[in-house]
Amino acid sequence: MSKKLGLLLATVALVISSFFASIAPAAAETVTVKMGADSGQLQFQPANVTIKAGDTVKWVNNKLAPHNVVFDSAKVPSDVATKMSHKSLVFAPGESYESTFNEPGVYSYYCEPHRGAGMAGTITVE
Ligand SMILES: [Cu+2]
Repeated sequence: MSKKLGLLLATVALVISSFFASIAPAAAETVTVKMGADSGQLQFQPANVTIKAGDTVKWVNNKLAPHNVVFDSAKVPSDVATKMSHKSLVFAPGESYESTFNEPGVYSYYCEPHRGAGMAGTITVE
């Protein structure tokens, strides 16, 4: 009888722990970065963002299009740069890209058309 009870308790504990494990990813957040500052400057806003592993960054076209998001292959591994970059340009306000960051690190990126104007940013993943 007590063996059965022990098994039951173990099962309940497993069910509860798997429940918490399964809801953990739902706690991941999405951070929005505007492409083109509200003030009309060629900037990502905010330019520097700190997130946690598993979080997603959503870049939304705001002003002064076209923009894109290209990870700097000189600063992040080239396969990461290729995989995470969004090279197609956005033109219409509200167009967006999303990337989920699972590996901690500092990810530097820039906007190709406006790189010379200093339109660049970093995503720090903790
Ligand atoms: Cu741009």
